[in-house]
Amino acid sequence: MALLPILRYPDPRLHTRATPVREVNDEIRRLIADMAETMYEAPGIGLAATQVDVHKRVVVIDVSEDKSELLALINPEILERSGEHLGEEGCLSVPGIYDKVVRAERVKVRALNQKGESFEMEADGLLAVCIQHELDHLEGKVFVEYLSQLKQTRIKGKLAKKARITA
Ligand code: K1U
Ligand code: ZN
Repeated sequence: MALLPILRYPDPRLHTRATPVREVNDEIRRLIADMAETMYEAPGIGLAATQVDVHKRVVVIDVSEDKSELLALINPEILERSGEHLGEEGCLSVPGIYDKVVRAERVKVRALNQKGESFEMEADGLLAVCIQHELDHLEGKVFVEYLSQLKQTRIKGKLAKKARITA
C-alpha cells in the first residue's frame, strides 16, 4: 500500500470531472487500498480519487469511531435525497478550513463494491453528508464553492499564505 499526495485547493485539477470505472479489477482495488491508507493517515473520514489526482469515480469513506467500517463506492450515484441538514464540513484538500454547508439529511445511493457487484444503501447524518461531499469531488466541486465569493477569496489568501510559510 502507498500514501498518495493530496491536491490542495485551489489546484485546478480539483475541478476535473471523474470518468466512470469500466472494470473493477486489481488496479482499482489497489487504488482503493492506497486511498484508504491515505485517508486514515491524514486523518479524514472520506477521500475521493479526484483529490489524489486520479480522475475515476471512486471514493472511500469511514465515519466509524475506530476506523473499522471502510466503505468503498465505485461509480456511485445518488438515487434519492430527502430532508435538509446544515452542518460543519472540512476537506483534506482545504486544510484548516471548516464552514457550514446545507446538504440533504438522507440519501439513497447505488454503487459497485470491490467485487464489481452493484448494491444500494441508505445513509443519514454524517455518513450522508460525507457521501454528498465526496460525490461533489467526483464532479469537480469543492465544498468551499458553496460559500460566498468573499469567503472563497479569504480562504485562497489564507492557504496561499500558509503555502509560502511552509515552502
Ligand atoms: O473529502 C475530504 O476532503 C475528506 C473530509 C470529509 C468530510 C468531513 C466533514 C464533513 C464532510 C466531509 C474530511 O475527512 S475532513 C477531516 C475530518 O472531518 C475529520 C478528521 C479526523 C477525524 C474526524 C473528522
Ligand atoms: Zn473534500
